[in-house]
Amino acid sequence: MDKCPHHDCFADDNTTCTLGNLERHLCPEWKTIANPKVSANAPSDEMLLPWSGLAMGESDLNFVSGRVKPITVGIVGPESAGKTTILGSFYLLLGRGALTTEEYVFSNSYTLTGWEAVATSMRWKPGPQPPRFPPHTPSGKARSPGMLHVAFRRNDGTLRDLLFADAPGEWFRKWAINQEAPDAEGARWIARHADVTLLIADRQALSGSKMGTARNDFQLLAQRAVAEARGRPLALVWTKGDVEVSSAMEAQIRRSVASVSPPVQEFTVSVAPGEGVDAADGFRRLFDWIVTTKRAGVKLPAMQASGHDSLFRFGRR
Ligand SMILES: Nc1nc2c(ncn2[C@@H]2O[C@H](COP(=O)(O)OP(=O)(O)OP(=O)(O)O)[C@@H](O)[C@H]2O)c(=O)[nH]1
Ligand SMILES: [Mg+2]
Repeated sequence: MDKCPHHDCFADDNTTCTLGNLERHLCPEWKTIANPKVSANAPSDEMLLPWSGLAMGESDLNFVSGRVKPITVGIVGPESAGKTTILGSFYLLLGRGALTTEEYVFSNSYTLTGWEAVATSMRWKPGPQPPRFPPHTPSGKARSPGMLHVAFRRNDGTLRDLLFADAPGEWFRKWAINQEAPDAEGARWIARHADVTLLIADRQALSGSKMGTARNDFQLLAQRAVAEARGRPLALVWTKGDVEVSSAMEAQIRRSVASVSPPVQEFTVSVAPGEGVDAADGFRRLFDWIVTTKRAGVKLPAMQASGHDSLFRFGRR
């Protein structure tokens, strides 16, 4: 048996369990498997933290959203489109104080180990090895995306929590073709929960030898993402901005999101600096838009007659 009986625990030999135990054999729930006579609720004087620092899964979210509902940012795009590179770049810029202004100051993160896992290969380190891109995001057996958390304190002292959902491009490809695809659960999760969606257009794929296929795939994915966003903020993000794309192709890509109202914001990011352009600028502009985006409020219909309580007008469902 290699599955913990705790309903929220998906830990394996290498991951911290949902109760915060770094090693599985120390977990009281796990001990009940080895020795059924041991009670899982036996008192212990060890103090455990409810987070491990790793990327969060769906069942960890109650812990973050207990304070205030975080803004979930879904990064939707095909395989190798540069989705994880965006997150790694945000983290590296944040680390050297180059991402935010004084209006938003870094406050905390429950997933620093998860951020490190994404960004570590992108760092310059002493030695002959130049920085590398982050590894491909594995799809594995996970049913929901890995979530990276970061919180900022605003000028007025309030906090803004952000959760970035990074999923493998394979999920989105399957979801674009068939919304109900059994192995696209993670893509459906993002579509359902994202308060802000970044729709990724990969300039390298859109100018390469398979650009026709890349364009068709993008159009299919854009159609699905726009329909699912249902008025929630959506931005078109061109990745690999250092790669040239024909203006006809750019126009076709823009047309895929032309039906969105208000018109979608467009951003271009690249890890390579352009002529006289700092590579960080694109990431900064994108981050600024994300952090200042507001969740759409609930609109209650206007009351025609005063004195009628909403309960009696709308009933209870
Ligand atoms: N030229 C250029 N290439 C880039 C840039 N960003 C990413 N790439 C390339 O794109 C590849 C994929 O980047 P990732 O960030 O892993 O892409 P992803 O969308 O997370 O991919 P999956 O996890 O497989 O879905 C990298 O290995 C790089 O080769 C960029 O700014 N410029
Ligand atoms: Mg990735």
